[in-house]
Amino acid sequence: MTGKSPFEALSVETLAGRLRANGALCSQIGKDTSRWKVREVGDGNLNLVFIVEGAEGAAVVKQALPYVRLVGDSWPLPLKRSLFEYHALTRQQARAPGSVPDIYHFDEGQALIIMEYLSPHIILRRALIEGRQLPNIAKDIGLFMARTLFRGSDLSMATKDRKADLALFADNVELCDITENLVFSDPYFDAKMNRHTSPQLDGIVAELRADRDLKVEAQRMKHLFAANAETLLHGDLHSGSIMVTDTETRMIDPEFAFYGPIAFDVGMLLANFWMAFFSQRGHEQNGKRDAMRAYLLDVTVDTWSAFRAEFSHLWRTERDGMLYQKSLFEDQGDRLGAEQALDHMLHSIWTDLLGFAGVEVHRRILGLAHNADFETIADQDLRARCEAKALKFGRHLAVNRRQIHSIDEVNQLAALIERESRI
Ligand code: SR1
Ligand code: MG
Repeated sequence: MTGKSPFEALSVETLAGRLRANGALCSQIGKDTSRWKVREVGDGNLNLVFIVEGAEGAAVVKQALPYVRLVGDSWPLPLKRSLFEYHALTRQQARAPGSVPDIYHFDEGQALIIMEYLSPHIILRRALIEGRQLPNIAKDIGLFMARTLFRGSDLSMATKDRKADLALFADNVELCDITENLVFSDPYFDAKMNRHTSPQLDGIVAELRADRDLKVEAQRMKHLFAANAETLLHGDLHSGSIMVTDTETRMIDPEFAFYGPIAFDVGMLLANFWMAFFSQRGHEQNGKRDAMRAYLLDVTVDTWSAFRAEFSHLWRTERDGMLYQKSLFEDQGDRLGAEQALDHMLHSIWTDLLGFAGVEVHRRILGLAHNADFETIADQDLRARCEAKALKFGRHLAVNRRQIHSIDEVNQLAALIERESRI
């Protein structure tokens, strides 16, 4: 199979025949296709994902489909998202070495990436649903975000290179369009593909959709997302885009990558920890998840702290881009000026991440793309109680984000809502 053949989706049956001459794959897993075992394991919303095991090893073959897998071919989606994913992965590997899977091969025509098979890693969301406490995720993800978001921006890159990347990723129009609609707008009106736990949540959903302050704030976040091309984002950094063992953390699936606000990745990620927190009640037996709830709140504190510390470190040591240039501050003996500018920047990232977190919580409960944290709670009444608390929390973050000063304050709010909320 070459990049010049017309696109054709792989299947478990055809994969070995079509990739038998692929040198990169053969060198990872062995040439003898009679020993290849192929499984399709994609459980995301968009793509095919195969694990291919051979006599000498294993690899992942990921292929984009020309439509949204979750919905079907009535919703076409361009194959070029695979190109953006490939370029994002190579940049993330360079900026945060060891944080993403190794790439063995990319075929643009077949929208196909062959990459490292991460084993025994599992998806972070699944681990959190199972109640597993992973000791390293906060540090690993905090570092990943700080390194990729700082080093992909005008704080670090040569502006010519950054502008070239801005142009490259600006073509990821259709995936941005998904985020623009599914995250920032659809949850706040009766959009066609929305769904929620009904009838239990009908009342609270109607209230949120009539909430003028919330709608205005969600549109302000959308405006920021669309107009603040600050850095190369992962673009979809939720707990389903992270694979873990007890000691290792890898980020996957950056097909939504584009230039946007630093706070977007951080807010989306923290929102997923807070949703994991509110969903624990649906997964516990005999009150056994108290420690897990405490762990999840600690993870938010530690992630934000690791992000801040590393971002500040990079600010002081690698600020070689055209923004806040050293020639204006350190080179003039004005180290305090550089610290003042850093404080401003961290403060706006903080305020904005709360807004992004609030809308991310809402869209996972009110929109098209729900998450397994809540969806796997079989008892609908119990699920609705967990979701209602998260909705209330998300509304508070989005609307009051400028009045919230610390992550401890956010976590006290989460704990209060968890204890007191009733629907
Ligand atoms: C139609 S795609 C829905 C969602 O799946 C992806 O993982 C993104 O989160 C997107 O918003
Ligand atoms: Mg994904």
